[in-house]
Amino acid sequence: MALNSRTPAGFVLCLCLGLFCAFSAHSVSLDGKWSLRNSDGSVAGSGSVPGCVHSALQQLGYIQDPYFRFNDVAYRWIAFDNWTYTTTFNTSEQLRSKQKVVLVLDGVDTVASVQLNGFTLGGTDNMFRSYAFSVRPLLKEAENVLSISLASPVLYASQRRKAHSAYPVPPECPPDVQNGQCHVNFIRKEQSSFSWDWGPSFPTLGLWRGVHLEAFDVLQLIQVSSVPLFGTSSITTSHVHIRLLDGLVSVSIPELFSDQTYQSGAVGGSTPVHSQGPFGLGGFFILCSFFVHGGFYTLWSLYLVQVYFRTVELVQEPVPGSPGLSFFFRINSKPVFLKGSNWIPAHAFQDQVTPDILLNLLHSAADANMNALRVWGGGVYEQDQFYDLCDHMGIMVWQDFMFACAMYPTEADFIQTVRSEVIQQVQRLKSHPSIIIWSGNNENEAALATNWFDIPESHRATYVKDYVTLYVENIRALVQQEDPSRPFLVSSPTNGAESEREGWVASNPYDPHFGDTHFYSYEDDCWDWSTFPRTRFASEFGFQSWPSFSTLKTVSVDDDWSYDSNFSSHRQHHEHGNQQMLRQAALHFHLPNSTDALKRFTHTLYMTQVMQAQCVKAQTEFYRRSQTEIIDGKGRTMGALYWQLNDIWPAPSWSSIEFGGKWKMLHYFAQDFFAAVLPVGFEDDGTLLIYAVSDLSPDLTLRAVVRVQLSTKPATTSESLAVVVLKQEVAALLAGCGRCTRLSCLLTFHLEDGTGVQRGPSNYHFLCSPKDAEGLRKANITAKVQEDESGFSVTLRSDAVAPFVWLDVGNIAGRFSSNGFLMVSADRTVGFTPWRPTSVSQLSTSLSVTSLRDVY
Ligand code: BMA
Repeated sequence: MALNSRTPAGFVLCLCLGLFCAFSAHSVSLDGKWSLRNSDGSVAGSGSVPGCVHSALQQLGYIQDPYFRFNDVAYRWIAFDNWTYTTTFNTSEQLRSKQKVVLVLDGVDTVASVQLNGFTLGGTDNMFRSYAFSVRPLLKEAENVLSISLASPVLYASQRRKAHSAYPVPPECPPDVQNGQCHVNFIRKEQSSFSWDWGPSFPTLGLWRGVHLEAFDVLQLIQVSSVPLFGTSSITTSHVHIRLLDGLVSVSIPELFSDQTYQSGAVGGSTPVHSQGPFGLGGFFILCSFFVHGGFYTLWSLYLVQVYFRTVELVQEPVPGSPGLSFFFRINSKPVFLKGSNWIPAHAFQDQVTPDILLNLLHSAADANMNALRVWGGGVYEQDQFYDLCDHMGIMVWQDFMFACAMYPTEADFIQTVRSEVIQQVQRLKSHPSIIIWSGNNENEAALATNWFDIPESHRATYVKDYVTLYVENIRALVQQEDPSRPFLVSSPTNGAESEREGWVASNPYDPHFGDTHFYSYEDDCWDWSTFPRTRFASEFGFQSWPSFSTLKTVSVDDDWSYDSNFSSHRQHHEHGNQQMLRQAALHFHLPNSTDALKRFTHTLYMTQVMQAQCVKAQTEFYRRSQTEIIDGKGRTMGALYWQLNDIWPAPSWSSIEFGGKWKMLHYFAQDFFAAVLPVGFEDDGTLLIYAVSDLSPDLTLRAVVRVQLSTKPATTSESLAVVVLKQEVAALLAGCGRCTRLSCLLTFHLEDGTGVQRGPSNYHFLCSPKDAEGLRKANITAKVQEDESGFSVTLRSDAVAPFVWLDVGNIAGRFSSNGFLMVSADRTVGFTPWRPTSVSQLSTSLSVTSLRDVY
């Protein structure tokens, strides 16, 4: 599916096949099985490249599943040791006859010394960049020995911290509850690998990307990439960047009648070549041919470049009736409300993130009507396939640079390696139209502004200076030079232009009048929309829940299956997280009280998912309905990216998808609350309001149909994209329908267009907390699984109204067409799409149906 097909009308095609060509006469992969040993040789065997030590040790049988029970702590020793990967290879005559041979390491995690045939080629210190070493004179025909010795990342980080004696660079360590390691900000590696508030501490070591030799005579074509550059007029140009080491290059793009010749830099340097052409709107293929002269050599190569067209602007301008500045994305001249969530690494061991896992997660995002994901700055720059899929599925990407929740050092070597990282990553990724913004870091402006680390006032200037040096003078400057086609934001959350005006660190980066906000409140009642900030753009907000029992079962034993077990506490990396979930749930629900311990545990898992789904629904609906309003000078919210889409391991977290891909209740809810057309109902001081929210071209005339049953006057969404379609006092509404009271009735509603056709999903509004509801009785729900040409279906029959009806088929992978729903009619049929072959009998045996009254 192309990007335009999921986004609002007018979002013009933007497609690109990123081309990152390693052009050479000869390329030899050294991937495969290497030998691996620890520092004293007591642990040895083979390990895959790409891969990491933890994965190799598990495959070799030295360790069990690292995610099992307390193994994150048990296997700490791995990251305190040094490890050496070695391979032996032969080279062909053809390879050795070339004038240059380069050893390319696409990704080393992280600090390593690289040796070939006993000769040290150099070192590495950054997981996020590739390294190339010239090796031609060292190569033999047979028995070449390549060794890569990796230093303990934990000890390296600690040494770097010690060497930085002038002043601390906080935080020193993560909170104890995370069982993590210290000083991760001193090493350029996945920041969450030393632990996070949703993730384990597995400081990985390895060759996490490929290794190969590249041989050539005169030139090496490193990369072809393309970004569209748009002038002030409607004429557009696209730049094709070709980097080569030597010679003349002639670039011809026949479709553009463009034919130009450029002189490249000297060997060792590289030159970007710009080819410009007046492109019209629309997507089409361009054939580029490179004709290169160098000495006696002439090389031809043909590339098929798919060039895309889309503009992106981050609009920060005065808003009538509101102090501050707007903050929204204008894509192809249309304001677009970003709906989505935040992406974290899909596995602690990146070599285990398979194409299937990526595909499944991104499909899940798109199927929940998300149009955007933020690749959060404490993880990794994702693999190419991630961005390819986003390009094709219509998912816009907010791309952070990998700095999070910390101060960072600014020594020359640190800055230098970050500069290489930034250049390489921007060059690799900039051809992807899905990326709509670069952002310098996660929460580091906020950390400085609101003094998370208790930095004395007298030292503050030093940290602000370091902040500006790293993110503004280096990263921002490089990004703007490499990719002028996209906006760059220094941090998230930030006040954007206002932060810049205040010297890049605003006094309050959470100011709802500017930029984006992150907002978490676990103690406030999440059903009370007045507690949410009426922000311009909500880039993070969320609530935790536990994954399902079938997911936890794979990493635990019977002893662990209670909410206050050591295991349940150990998995919870967010201080007081387990208690917070129950407190929030108890505001509106009776907590599970079964005398059967296992039931009480599984019901509690269910309850946390109900709470999370309902909380994030309330908050997201608030943001979506706030997109056109200014109230008390605040509003025009143009984005809702909840925290967080996916999980790194089976544990409680803010995610809507469990490790393994199973949808939590929240993800089913997201399908509805991110629907293109959505009715949102809420109360304001005793008055019920129903808004019609629409992402579609603004010409819908909609009325709300409310049960108990009321048909409203139609309203048109042509002036704004969130309009009030009903406003009525709840008391009057109840009076109009006989015996209804707040305690005995609830409201369901949907939108209909002029022809009486329902638009968007149905929605509901509770007039009281379910724990206070009268007449809500245990529903007896029967379920029948069937199979037909379109797949499996489950037909439910209930003898009572049942909130939060939850279908679970244990470890049978797949998903339902909807789940966690309010059952107000006696019958309902939902589909089930399995991800692996299954049968009616397997599904029937595994199926459990839980609804709210089952748990107390
Ligand atoms: C935000 C994120 C993450 C964190 C999440 C939940 O601050 O940026 O650092 O995991 O909150 O606490």
